[in-house]
Amino acid sequence: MRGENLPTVSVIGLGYIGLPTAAVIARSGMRVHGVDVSEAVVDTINRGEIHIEEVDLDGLVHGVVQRGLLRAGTSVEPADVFVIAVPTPFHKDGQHTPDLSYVLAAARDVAKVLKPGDTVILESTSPVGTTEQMRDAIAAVRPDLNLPGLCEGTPDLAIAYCPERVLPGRILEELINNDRSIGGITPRCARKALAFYKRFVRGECVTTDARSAEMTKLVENAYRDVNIAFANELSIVADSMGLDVWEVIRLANRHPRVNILSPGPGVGGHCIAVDPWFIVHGAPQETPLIRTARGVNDGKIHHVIARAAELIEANPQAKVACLGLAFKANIDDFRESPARLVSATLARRFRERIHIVEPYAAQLPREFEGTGARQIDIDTALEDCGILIVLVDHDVFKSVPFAERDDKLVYDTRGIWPDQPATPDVVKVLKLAG
Ligand code: SAJ
Repeated sequence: MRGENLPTVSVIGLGYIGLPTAAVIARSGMRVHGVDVSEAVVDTINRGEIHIEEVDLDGLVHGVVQRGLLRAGTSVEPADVFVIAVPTPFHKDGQHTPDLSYVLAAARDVAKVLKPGDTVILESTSPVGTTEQMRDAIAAVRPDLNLPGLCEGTPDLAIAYCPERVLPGRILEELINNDRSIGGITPRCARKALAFYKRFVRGECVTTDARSAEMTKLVENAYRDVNIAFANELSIVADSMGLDVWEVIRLANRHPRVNILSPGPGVGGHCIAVDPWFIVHGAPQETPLIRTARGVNDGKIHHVIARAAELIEANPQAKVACLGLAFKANIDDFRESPARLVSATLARRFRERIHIVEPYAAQLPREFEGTGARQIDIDTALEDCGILIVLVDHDVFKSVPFAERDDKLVYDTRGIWPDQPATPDVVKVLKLAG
């Protein structure tokens, strides 16, 4: 029978990465036991339902749970392959110190059920050296096992680092089709992990050592952060010179070797604004550029708040619509979102004048309570509000034709309406008029 030779898999951490990963592995025919600390999450999954939003994930989870290929629990059970996908946040010390406690706790839990021949893979975005620390945590619990890099001869386990690089909103597609870096503590470990990923990944799987794979993941997100910072800095420069940054970028990008990214209200999400700090923390003296890029992108949020406030103050009669709360377009993820921070700050300051349009939110987040700000739909905003502040480039906002906003004062931080008069001009005109 086909199923007999397939490894059994345990996925530790059933969040935005772990759950889709568990479901995709299960769909390939392997039996998967998912583990999460939250009983509510475990119960939801065992009912064939999901606790996060991601395109097509509900149908996939429902299917693999019904077929008995995926089940969830709160404690680790024996398996052949363990995939750890738990959070790696910062310590609350204000220094951006990585907190590896979730990874190390998961490793210790896994260690209790390990047997010779098993494979342990870390997928969480992690500072360089974390996979070795995870190996050492396992060694402390299981001195009876020979571990890679710590023993002569053939080790009992394979231990590897294999970061995900999926984009929220496209996770299921990218989990399968993206290339993957697979870093083994030893080359043998990498080969063992490679054989596992080959079972469900169509993209190319490239082997390397664990430390290089860890750094690769951080570099990918730091690269994007630095490039977005360049665009955000340009937008502030253009603002000070009265230029339309979108026009300048459009023209510059006609050069065959120039590809400037898009400015916005800052960088959100849980990856790009976080991972660069893991590099900075590991090499504080060697990272002035990466550190500065973080500062530029965070600073952009405050620039947007100041410019929006200026526009609102200059027009005391106008109602204001903030368009979008999500951290990027067409998703319902509001965590670490610059748009949310900008809107909430404006709501605290301008209270009832502020209206929030977010088609992906059933209700406003808690920080809006007591501010007087209300949630309205886009049609009401276009009818009632004289000022529109575009914070997220949702498709539904992009599709609003000029005729419906030609009488509005617009601060378009995402450049979705190229036919709208540029923001600096609007503010200057207002100042002159005032
Ligand atoms: N952003 C801009 N301007 C741009 C592009 C993005 O302001 O030109 C902003 C977005 O609005 C958002 C933030 O940056 O606030 C991040 O969005 P994103 O789409 O660039 O990335 P994420 O955070 O959704 O996913 C990233 C991806 N990494 C890279 O593209 C290098 C993804 O492939 C990773 O798997 C993911 O981080 C992760 O989990 O690390």
